[in-house]
Amino acid sequence: MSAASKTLPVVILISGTGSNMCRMAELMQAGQLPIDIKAVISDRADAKGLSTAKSMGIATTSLNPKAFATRSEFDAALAEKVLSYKPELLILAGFMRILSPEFVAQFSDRMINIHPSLLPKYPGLHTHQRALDAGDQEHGASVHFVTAELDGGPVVIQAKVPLHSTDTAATLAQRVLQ
Ligand code: NHR
Repeated sequence: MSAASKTLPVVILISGTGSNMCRMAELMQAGQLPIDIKAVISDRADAKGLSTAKSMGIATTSLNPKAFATRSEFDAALAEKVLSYKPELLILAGFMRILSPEFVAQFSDRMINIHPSLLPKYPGLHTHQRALDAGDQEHGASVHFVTAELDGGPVVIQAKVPLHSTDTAATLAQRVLQ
C-alpha cells in the first residue's frame, strides 16, 4: 500500500479452514482491500486457517476454551488478546463459539460476522441443509454486525446464489462460499 492510502487495522477470528480469511489476506496483499490484518486468532490450535495465515506472514494465536473454567473466563482472555492488537474492526470468519454479551459489548459497532445464509433466514448452524429442506429458490451469505443476539445484528450486505435441484449441502456451501 502506498503511504497515502489508509488501511483499517483488523483482527480475524476463525475456527476452521479460514477460507474467507484467506481471501481477505490475498486481496490485502494484492493491494485490493484497504485492511491491515494484525492477527488471526482461533479457538482451535489445529485450525487449518492458522497455518495458512502463518504462511502468508500474518501473526497467529490460538486460545483453547478447555483451558478455562468458564465461558466468561475464556471470553475475557480472548478479548484481552484481541485488544492487544488494537483493531478497529473484529471480523468473525467461521468462528464457531458463541460470544458472551460481555464480550460483544467490548466490540459493539466494530465487530462483524460473515454468515452463510440470507439473514434473517437461518441464523445458527447447518444453514445449507436448512435452505435445501425448505425448498428455497435462493440462498446466500450475509455480513452483519455482531450483537448479543446470535446472527441477529444489523445486516451490512448480502450476496445471493441460486439453488439447483441437484444440490447437496456440500455443493451449495461451495457456491455460497464463492
Ligand atoms: N456470538 C454472538 N454473541 N453473536 C453472534 O451473532 C455470533 C456469535 C458467535 C459466532 C457466528 C455464527 C455463524 O455465523 C457467530 C455469531 C456458532 C454457533 C454455535 O451454535 C452459532 C452461530 C455462529 C457460530 N456454536 C456452538 C457453541 O456452543 C458450538 C457449535 C460447534 O462448535 O459445533 O458455541 O455461524
